[in-house]
Amino acid sequence: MAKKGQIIAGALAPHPPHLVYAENPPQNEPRSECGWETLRWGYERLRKSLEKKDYDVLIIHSPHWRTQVGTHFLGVEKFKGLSVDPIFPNLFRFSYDLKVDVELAEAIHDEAQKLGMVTEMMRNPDYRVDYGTIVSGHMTNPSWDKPIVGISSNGGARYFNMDVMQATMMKLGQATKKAVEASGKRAVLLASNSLSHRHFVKESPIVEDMSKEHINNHNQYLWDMRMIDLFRKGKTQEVIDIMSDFTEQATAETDGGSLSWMLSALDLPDYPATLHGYGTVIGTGNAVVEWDHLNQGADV
Ligand code: 2X7
Ligand code: FE2
Repeated sequence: MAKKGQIIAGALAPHPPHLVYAENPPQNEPRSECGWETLRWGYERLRKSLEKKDYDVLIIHSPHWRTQVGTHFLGVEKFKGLSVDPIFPNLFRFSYDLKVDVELAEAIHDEAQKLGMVTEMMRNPDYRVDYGTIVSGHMTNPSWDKPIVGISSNGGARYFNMDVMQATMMKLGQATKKAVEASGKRAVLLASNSLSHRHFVKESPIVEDMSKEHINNHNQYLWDMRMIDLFRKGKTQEVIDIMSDFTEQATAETDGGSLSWMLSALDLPDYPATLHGYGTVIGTGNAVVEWDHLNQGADV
């Protein structure tokens, strides 16, 4: 009998391009002096934790690949190109060269269709992969030695409403779980989003000047702390219950459904998550958080 696949971990893996800029990897053209260390050290802890667990594939759901009709999946084995952040071209000009697990992407696509979702495989070999997928992928696995599955977020929150879109992403989570289990593979899921997302409209002259970095406003901070507290207490049903209010009141980047998708695929964990780091990037709230699904949080 074929081996049963498993989601071994899920992570909230935010994608401010500033984090890659501050790391100075050879793929990124601009150079920095430092910056956003609490988050970068958080990613370092996430990487160390995942290294011990051994996995085959990273599945990334990105708010910056926004499709208006349905959910799309990267459907070409290799993508190579230059990703330039449209808002921060001064920080992020990244040459990417990545592999896709097309077989698993197709399996999730098919499971989602069976649940009545509108889905599409993206077969354009010249497609420019979005920076949300790239930053979360790079910060989690800078060697890029594992394939990814890239999943788009859907604009249904604007077209229908927030609750409809979040409920659809819960369905997608269940489809993802089913497909991973049938695949025999060990997968790590990345919800590529910031928490509160109201940001400054002016950049400081030295972008990595950390004396200028702080949360945009107190309301945003209170919301971030509330969400992190629920993650750490294993109260993810409550996270889902307040997801739409959080998203609207904290202008949160959960508006793409990435976090709901991931928590649903993990069957709404009631074990504590590990907070690897929290920090702000141009005023937005970002947390690197791991759900150790393999051990159900036993190490926390
Ligand atoms: O995409 C982003 C983000 N989510 C947060 C902060 C800064 C820049 O880009
Ligand atoms: Fe973003």
